[in-house]
Amino acid sequence: MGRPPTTLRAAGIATLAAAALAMTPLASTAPAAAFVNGNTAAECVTPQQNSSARGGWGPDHEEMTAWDVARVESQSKKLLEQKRAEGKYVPQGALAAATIPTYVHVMAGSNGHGNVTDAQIAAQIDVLNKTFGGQESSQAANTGFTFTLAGVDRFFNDNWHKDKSSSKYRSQTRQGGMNALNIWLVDFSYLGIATFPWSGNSAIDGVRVHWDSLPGGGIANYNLGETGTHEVGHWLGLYHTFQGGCTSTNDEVADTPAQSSSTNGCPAGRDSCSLPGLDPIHNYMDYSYDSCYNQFTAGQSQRMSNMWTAYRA
Ligand SMILES: [Ca+2]
Ligand SMILES: [Ca+2]
Ligand SMILES: [Zn+2]
Repeated sequence: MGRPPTTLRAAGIATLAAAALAMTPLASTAPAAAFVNGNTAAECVTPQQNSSARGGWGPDHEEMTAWDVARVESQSKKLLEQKRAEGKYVPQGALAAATIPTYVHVMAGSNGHGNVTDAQIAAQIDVLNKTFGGQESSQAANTGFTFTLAGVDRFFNDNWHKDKSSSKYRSQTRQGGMNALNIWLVDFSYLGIATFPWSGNSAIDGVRVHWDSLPGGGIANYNLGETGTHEVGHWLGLYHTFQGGCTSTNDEVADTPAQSSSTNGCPAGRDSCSLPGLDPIHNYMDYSYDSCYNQFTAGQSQRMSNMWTAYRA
């Protein structure tokens, strides 16, 4: 948390570093690492304008060491087997195909700053459906997940708007069970921050997204609503594509080529690891511009389906 961008970048290169997290827009506050039941909870933070995080928006994540990842993977595998034994069986190779009730909490300032319109919220939901539906590229996988707007509420509180007392405001406003997606729209120094499925604290489960990253928002290069897609990818159990750096396991997904560090912009042909494949710069779990993003892979879809079954179904 709070480490300078250079350190973060270095951490990204280190073999297992990575971290979980989300996209952060501006820059200073790094998310607190949460450890629940001994597991790295992980909030994914996606930074805004700065250097190493997405678009330079501040440090993107807490680190997850190889050990942390190994624990999460082992626990998740056991839970999935247990769920299957209970009859919550998703055949191998099939996807969960869940419809996710989505609650949007507009945390505006007392003067109305950040009070996004219903049309923008509808457009954000459309982006989630389009991106998780694999509609942005012929290479993209249809993850099987769809999102329906289940409710919108609006608060005009300067502290909450600035993401202060976030555990309190999240627990006071969160709706639904672990299968429900809660999106809090705030004004902070990140593009977004997400909790992982294994985070273990259902009271604050969900994603925080910078209000101005919604479709039509004001954050240049990050205003097509795909910060939301990235954060929800974490919420469904995906790591960054640069998790683990140039290692064979890297992000625990077989069909995303390894990359040594996060991508900025949309550098065609980037190849930061000698391992096979070009860097997955178009993947929603990298840090590229929204306009560069166009896909989840089949492997990521399977991982999200498994994580859904293990933790959220
Ligand atoms: Ca991979
Ligand atoms: Ca390569
Ligand atoms: Zn992230």
